[in-house]
Amino acid sequence: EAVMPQEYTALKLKVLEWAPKAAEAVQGKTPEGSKFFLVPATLRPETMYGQTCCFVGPKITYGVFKVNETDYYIITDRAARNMSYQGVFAKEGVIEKVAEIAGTDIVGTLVNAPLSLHTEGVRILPMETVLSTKGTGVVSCVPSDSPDDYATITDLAKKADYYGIKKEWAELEIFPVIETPAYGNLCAPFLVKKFKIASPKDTKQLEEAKELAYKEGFYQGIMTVGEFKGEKVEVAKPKVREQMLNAGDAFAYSE
Ligand code: A2H
Repeated sequence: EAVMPQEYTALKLKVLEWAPKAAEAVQGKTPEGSKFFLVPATLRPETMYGQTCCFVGPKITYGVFKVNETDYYIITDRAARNMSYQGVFAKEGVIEKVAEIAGTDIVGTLVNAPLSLHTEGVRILPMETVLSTKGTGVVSCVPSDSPDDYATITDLAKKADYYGIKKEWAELEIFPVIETPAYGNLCAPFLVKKFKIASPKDTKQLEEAKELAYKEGFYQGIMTVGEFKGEKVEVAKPKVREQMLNAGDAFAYSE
């Protein structure tokens, strides 16, 4: 566990269409017309234009937590407890869990991902390496800039039947978000190929790729999309975050 608090951006991905078993799990547990959100925690808010899916841990159990009269968040119990002390819910320290859903049952759910260039929505997909002890247990997938995410969707597309998903859910177009001098405008695919990373299990090379992608993207990167197109990533990052917070599409979460 890190000593310094980590300041995440928690993004609200609205459920457009539940996977069948998830629909069953929430059926009758909330008032008619309730809105549900998967809530990934990210350290790279400026990359959210590039979301092509969102990951849950297939073996993790998630709670459905009441936020207010209409809204519910799908996150881990641990994250809900932390959020209850950060002004996210109605009463300080009070958590209202209305249902539980197995991660594997959420897979296939269609959500709207704020800022994503895929405005038709993206799917919830499984990622074995999601930790239940970090963030919200939900991870947004940005394969253009995250080597972990790129390695995972490549693997999912290759073994779609094994994972019980539709191949096309893992094959949404990867749009460039950040231009870098060293690795071009799709730095994660570039580094995954350069280091010959064959699967999400190549953790050592992925660690190195992640480090390089982060440094190059953050310190040398220029935004190629969105309202801050042409600006340095360092400058655009807090602006994109602020924009999502102000729009009500995200909130601050720290741990
Ligand atoms: B990042 P740190 Cl484009 N389990 O968001 C595993 N990974 C998790 C997680 C969990 N429970 N919760 C969050 N994360 C991921 C974007 C991104 C991220 C990009 C590039 C790098 C990157 C899109 N995925 O992270 O250990 C989330 O992925 C590189 C570390 O708290 C989150 O930011 O430092 C990051 O890890 C938080 O990791």
